[in-house]
Amino acid sequence: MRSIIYRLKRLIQGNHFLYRVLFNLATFNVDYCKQLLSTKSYPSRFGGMWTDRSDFPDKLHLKQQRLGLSQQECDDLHQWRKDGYVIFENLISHDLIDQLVQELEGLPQGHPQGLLMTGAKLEGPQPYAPELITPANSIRIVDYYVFSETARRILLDSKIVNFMKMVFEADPILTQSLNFQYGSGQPIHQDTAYVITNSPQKLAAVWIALEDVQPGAGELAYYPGSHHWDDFLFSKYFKHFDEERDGKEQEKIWLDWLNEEADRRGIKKATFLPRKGDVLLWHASLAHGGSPITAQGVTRKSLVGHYCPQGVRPLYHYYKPGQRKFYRHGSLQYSSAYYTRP
Ligand SMILES: O=C(O)CCC(=O)C(=O)O
Ligand SMILES: [Fe+2]
Repeated sequence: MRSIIYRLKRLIQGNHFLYRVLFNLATFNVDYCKQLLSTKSYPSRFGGMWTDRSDFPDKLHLKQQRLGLSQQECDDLHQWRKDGYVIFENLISHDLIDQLVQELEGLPQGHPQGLLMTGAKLEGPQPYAPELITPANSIRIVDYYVFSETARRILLDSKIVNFMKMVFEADPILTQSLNFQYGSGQPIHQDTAYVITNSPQKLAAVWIALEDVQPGAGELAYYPGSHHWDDFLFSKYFKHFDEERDGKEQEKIWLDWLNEEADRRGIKKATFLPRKGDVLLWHASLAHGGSPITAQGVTRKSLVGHYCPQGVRPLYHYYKPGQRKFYRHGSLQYSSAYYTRP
């Protein structure tokens, strides 16, 4: 099944217009269509969340009255709209984090069957191999929440979920997670390029500090407000990057453009130096990455989660039909590109 889809994709990806039409048909989404019908209301031609719309102040006012939002929630929503991120300090209990860290530290002695990791120098996901987890390798254990109730409890913390519910106007679905031991060293990027859904801008992420982060440990960096910049178009049409279709050169041009655009606009890179338990939530299009690691051997234990709203699907539900499954955690749902649960 998978190879048929890949073969078809290869056949048509040279014709970008046809590819776009078929891509949109294959991943058809009602909510995204609604966004496209009112693209004038959004800074992006790929739509967005209500917080991106030009009528944000009116909508917020209405919501404040209807839902009885607190002043703090309104302030958070204002910051999300303006800067593309919010920070919740001291959100996750240290007990829960200690439990997760203990689980992770036990993995070299015994890990769930089939556990996978990805890395900057690895070709796609690879079986868990603790000897590869070094500061130079940018290794992430993927979707550990499938195996760990503790990871699910952290990633689906009620305040994270509540905020996502507010911006998505729907329950969030946890679709991916990454566990880092060291800084990622990842260049400044926008997740819309790599974390693909059938409503490109209906995506949000959280960065959870599993320890106090030291300067030089490869701290998260970001350009405030960059979620409102013009869309970079891969192969003239696409919000997401596809190496086969677009080539590595386009990725490089885009990565360079993000830093050039920040310079042009006079926007300084901000960094996140959290204490254990602090959380930063960011918008699909916020430009962010991992600072270079300058402190030798210092860990940066962190957990990242990516979410889309109910009604939106991650792209892997289409190109890996076997992964088109939702699992329950209480009243919430999660999905994984890598593992299936019995
Ligand atoms: O943690 C980092 O350094 C960056 C992580 C990131 O960009 C992501 O998971 O989307
Ligand atoms: Fe990212």
